[in-house]
Amino acid sequence: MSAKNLYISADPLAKITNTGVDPLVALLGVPFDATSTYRTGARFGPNAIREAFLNIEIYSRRLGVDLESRSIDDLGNLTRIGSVNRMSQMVEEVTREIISKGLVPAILGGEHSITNGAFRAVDKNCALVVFDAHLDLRSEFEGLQLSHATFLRRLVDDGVPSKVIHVGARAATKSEWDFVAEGGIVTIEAQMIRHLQEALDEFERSLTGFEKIYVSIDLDVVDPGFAPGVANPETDGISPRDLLDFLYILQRKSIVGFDIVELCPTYDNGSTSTLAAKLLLELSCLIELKRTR
Ligand SMILES: [Mn+2]
Repeated sequence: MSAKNLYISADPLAKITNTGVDPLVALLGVPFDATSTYRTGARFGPNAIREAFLNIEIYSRRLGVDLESRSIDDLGNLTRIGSVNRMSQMVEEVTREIISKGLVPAILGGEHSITNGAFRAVDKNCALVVFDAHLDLRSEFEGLQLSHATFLRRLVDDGVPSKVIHVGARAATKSEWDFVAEGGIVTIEAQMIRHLQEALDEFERSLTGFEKIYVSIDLDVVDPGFAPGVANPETDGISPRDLLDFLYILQRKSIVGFDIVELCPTYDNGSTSTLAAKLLLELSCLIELKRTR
């Protein structure tokens, strides 16, 4: 073996290789934040999540799954591009290719507009579960039809998701709340999560009839006291523990893809990136649990 193979790592790729073990997920970084309207820098998110992931314990005590003995592929980062529409198309194409190879896409943002591309590539009988402080249901924002603030409206208007379950909302315009009130989207608002068990029961009920789930986590769903490093911090949020409890409900489901978005490392103290890494760990372990059942 050469010295290069022995001593040089492809940092910060978060690849885990165990011979003969098929990868659980394929990581794809999308360093895109061109439509960010408040705090920019989510383009530095993917590598910050990888750095954190490489520095936390990757045995899930709660799920009893050890990622040390599993494999994770890391495709690297999407090419830098300024156009949000082109970025979305590229993410859709790459996500489709990942799925066609029998792998589960694990997408690291970057801003939330990424989900518009990623979700269009997954099975249509799949429920979209979004964790976010914001509804992202504006029909346009600051002159853009597709942006971090409108991605969910684009998907809903195009009739892409069979079902949307939105968790953790506490910040949106009146017209976005009115849009929700018209029906079609299940919301479990942040204030409902103060009664955690009731909210978890409601979440579980809302998933009835859907076996396949795509999970999109905007890190700003968590209170900025726990997760300050996000592009649009919003007070009165849920805790990391609440968020993890929601994810563990998905143990009986098949997670066909997920994304973790809106990490803004410039404003972080390490809490947000390690939270993102923990979410990457637990979601990967949930996929392994389902696979081995
Ligand atoms: Mn948000």
